Amino acid sequence: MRRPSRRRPVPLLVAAVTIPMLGTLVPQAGAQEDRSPEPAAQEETEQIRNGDFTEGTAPWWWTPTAPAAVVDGALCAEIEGDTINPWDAIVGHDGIRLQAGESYDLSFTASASAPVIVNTNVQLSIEPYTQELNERTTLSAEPVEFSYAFTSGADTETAQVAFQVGGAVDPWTFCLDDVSLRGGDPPPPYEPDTGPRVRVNQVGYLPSGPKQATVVTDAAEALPWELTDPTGTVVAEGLTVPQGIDPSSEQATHGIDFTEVTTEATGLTLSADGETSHPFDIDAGLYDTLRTDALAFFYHQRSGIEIEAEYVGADYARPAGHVGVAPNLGDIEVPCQPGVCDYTLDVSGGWYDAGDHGKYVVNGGISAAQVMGVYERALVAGDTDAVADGTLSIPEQANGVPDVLDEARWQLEFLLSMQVPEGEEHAGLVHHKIHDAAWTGLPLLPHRDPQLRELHPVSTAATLNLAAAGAQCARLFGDFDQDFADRCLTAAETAWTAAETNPIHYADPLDGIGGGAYSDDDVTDEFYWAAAELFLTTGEQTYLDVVTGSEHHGAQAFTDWGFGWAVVGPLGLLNLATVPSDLPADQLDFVRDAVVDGASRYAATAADEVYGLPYAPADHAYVWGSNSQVLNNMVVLGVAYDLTGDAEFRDAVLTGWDYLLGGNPLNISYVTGYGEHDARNQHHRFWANQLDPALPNPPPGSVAGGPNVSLDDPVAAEALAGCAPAFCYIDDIESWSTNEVTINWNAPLAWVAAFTADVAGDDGPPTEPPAGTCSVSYLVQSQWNNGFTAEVSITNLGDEPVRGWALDWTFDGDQLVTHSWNTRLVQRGATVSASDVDWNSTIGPGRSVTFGFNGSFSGTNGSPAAFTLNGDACG
Ligand code: 9MR
Repeated sequence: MRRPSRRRPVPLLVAAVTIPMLGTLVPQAGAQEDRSPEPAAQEETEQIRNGDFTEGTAPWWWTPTAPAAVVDGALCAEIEGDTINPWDAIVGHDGIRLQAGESYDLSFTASASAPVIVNTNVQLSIEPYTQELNERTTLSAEPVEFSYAFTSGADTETAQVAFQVGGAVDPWTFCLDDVSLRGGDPPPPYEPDTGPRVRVNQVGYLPSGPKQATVVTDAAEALPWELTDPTGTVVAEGLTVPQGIDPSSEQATHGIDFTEVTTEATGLTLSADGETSHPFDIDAGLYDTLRTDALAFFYHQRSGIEIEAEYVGADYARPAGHVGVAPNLGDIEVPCQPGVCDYTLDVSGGWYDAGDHGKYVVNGGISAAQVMGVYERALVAGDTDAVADGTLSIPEQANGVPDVLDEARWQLEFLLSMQVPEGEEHAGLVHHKIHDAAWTGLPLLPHRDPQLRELHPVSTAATLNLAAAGAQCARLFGDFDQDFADRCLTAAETAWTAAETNPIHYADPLDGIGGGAYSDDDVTDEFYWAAAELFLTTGEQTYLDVVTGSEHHGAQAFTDWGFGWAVVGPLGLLNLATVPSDLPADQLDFVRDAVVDGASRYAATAADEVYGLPYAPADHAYVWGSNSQVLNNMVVLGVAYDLTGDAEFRDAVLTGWDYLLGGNPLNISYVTGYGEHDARNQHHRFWANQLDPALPNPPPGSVAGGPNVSLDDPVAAEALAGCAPAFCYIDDIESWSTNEVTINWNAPLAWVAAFTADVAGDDGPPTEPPAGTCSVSYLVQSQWNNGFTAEVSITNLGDEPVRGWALDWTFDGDQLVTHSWNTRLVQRGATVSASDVDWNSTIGPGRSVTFGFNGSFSGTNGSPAAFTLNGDACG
């Protein structure tokens, strides 16, 4: 539609008054053009966001040759000298929507520290960079208002305002304020692209897993569905099941279940009600790449080290951030906020928490713990191959240490550095966070961040995060670097003692300028988690007493809300239930029952939810980072599956994946790079392709925060007002409250991806190995006068998992078992039967379980001649 041009009068008062007085140049404004006498047309659409820079610099961007910051209310860029072309230095604003034939007015106030002529362009932000406006603007020291009018020849959503300020020999300063571009129709109301009404896991399904899909339809009766392969052959068909109104989306849906299809295939589609789903696969290897991609995220987020193309590819390479190279002030000698302390700390390294450049101990501690948890789960299962050295593309990939531990150590070293040194007030407590003094805009690569970095006050929550993560570090790194393990334990114990004497030192909820507040006024769960980790590592009774006396000790810790950085009690329970320790048998049973109880409730939720996710807070009030709540509940389910081998728990993990990977009301995969229609504009200062096409989208394996009914950012508030819970998400880079990425969300993503990749081959009811498909190793590890310690490993050499095992043998002499571990062992005469305990009851194909015992003997102590597993010979 072509509308008559309505231009506001161009106020040239500044120019008219000041220029003659100062003898500076007369602006070359479009001012000379026809100026309509009409009154200001308020209804014309403003295309520029934050044109007066009251909200910082976002969404303005600049080339590295023009680093900018807000100075006295204007955006001022320091333009490098010795560039050749005008476009060698640019300050710009993307995301401009232009309509062909519409009239637009661009106005702004600008100045230059030295007289200079710049290009003022409104153009396509991508090739061929077609210019709709191209003016030569003469600048001087005095701020002058300019105004240009133009009619667009293009219809586009991706135009930009670009001030091309390069080409000068000498460096100079460009300042800009009150930028406005008015014209065109208001953008149409936001309508999510929900694609076909048949919703599937866009990545696919495991051959042995549940296969559920959802059709959005008002049809009252069951409808026929068809599963079709790429040649058009129908491989399965059936009838949908009407499900009524789904409260999470407020839509009517039908369900499809095609679990019966177990043959691997690619490019399948499901059709029903005249709609065809996105294509997907059935494949046991679907989670293999996500296992490493989700962990690679942490290397990308590293601070204090160059991210090298060799490991991430050219698009994601970037210089080291915050290492003290200008314009960074660096994290090497960071002062406290005024009045907080009078020392500086070297807190370089660590992971940036999210799309911002802050580093926070409370979401940093849980993230390090869950990344270490990927390793610890593998260690407990007795198979660390998938997490061994060389499994990740990181600089430490050949140092003899499992890569996932190398990655965790990058963060652990940072966490350790945040502890207040001995001799200082608050010694042993831990600074809550370190971040910029003011918020920076997007995009901004870490090494271009010019802000002052500051340490914020200590908190009990941060201190207990270090105690917990440090204790876990101590027990995992001992095999690789005893000094580091010792450092971790000392820091953890020091932190624990300091927290006990300062139990309610809470972070200020208002301390949110330049970084997140991450405040939490209930740290009883942090005490529980830290005590559990310290007990697991040291076996000390004092920690066990805190654990068993805590309100968080039991199934009640597994709430509908789930867990996350502010609620960490479940982390303690999960590790107490799985990590071998001196936990008394009755306590071990208690925590395992608690995990299984919690998981049973989450499995029931997953079965109830139309979209299969194991997360249903009251009223479906999905919170900020709801996808991580889903993932953490999937962690609980995964641990319960490890403990019991009960398929119900694995199934609920898999239907959780269905939701995350596209089988949801928005028909979007929340994991970048996975699925036909994936989230790719997550809020991030480097992966800011939506704002600057020269920058990448998030790398594959980055999970978006997800629906958040609180709509805590302006983009979400405007676009999503009135949304049904599962629709409260927008894939827009400025929607930080629905679409950010964080380390504490990707950590459970990594854990669950590793779990799923590991159990992807499990299926069906309990099985026994066919004869000849297992082996036993029986090793007398040590022997003294009349005693010995033996270690027994059973390896499943078959292709199918063994579910539930009993290994029998007969001693060759008078050996008597006095104490055993990781098994339930019964001896009658010389005959012994050792059977599984809940958590090691499944032996995957190619996997082993190991148990041990102490015994007494007289005479010789030979090894048993033969073993039977579940009644069949095993040797
Ligand atoms: O993940 C945090 C979420 O639980 C809080 O509700 C929210 C508001 O305090 O903050 C989130 O954390 C953000 C942090 O404050 C700043 N960096 C990005 C984090 C993720 O959005």
